[in-house]
Amino acid sequence: MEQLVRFSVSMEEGLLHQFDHLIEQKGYTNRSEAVRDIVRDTLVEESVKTPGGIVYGALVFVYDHHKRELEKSLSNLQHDYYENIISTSHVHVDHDHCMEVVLLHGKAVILKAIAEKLLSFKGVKHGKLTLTMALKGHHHGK
Ligand code: NI
Repeated sequence: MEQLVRFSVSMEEGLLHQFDHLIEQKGYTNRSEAVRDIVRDTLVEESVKTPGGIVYGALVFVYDHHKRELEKSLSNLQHDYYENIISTSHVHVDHDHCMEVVLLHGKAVILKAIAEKLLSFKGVKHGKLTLTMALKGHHHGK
């Protein structure tokens, strides 16, 4: 476990009040844990913007399975990028719709391209790509 370092933060009273309301709603028991999560989230968001950075992704989408050729297109695309695809889960949502969750690994720029192509297919109704990575500790003077 890495050592915790204390630091103080100054902010406007109104802003702090809003922050306390927000973190209470989210279920945080103290400000420190909330601030740590916000910092981590910002660092991950920035890191995954590096096009060549190696990241993990989860692409979730819902599609109309009656659309002609769509399942074939989805399958062909996933075979084209088999090296970046860890797994695909399929859920039969209702009589007309399916949901898939595709877990991805590789360069951020490639994962984004896969998501853009797939989500643009006719019949894919909604979808989202989430990128993440494990933040490595960074120490100065050690
Ligand atoms: Ni299905």
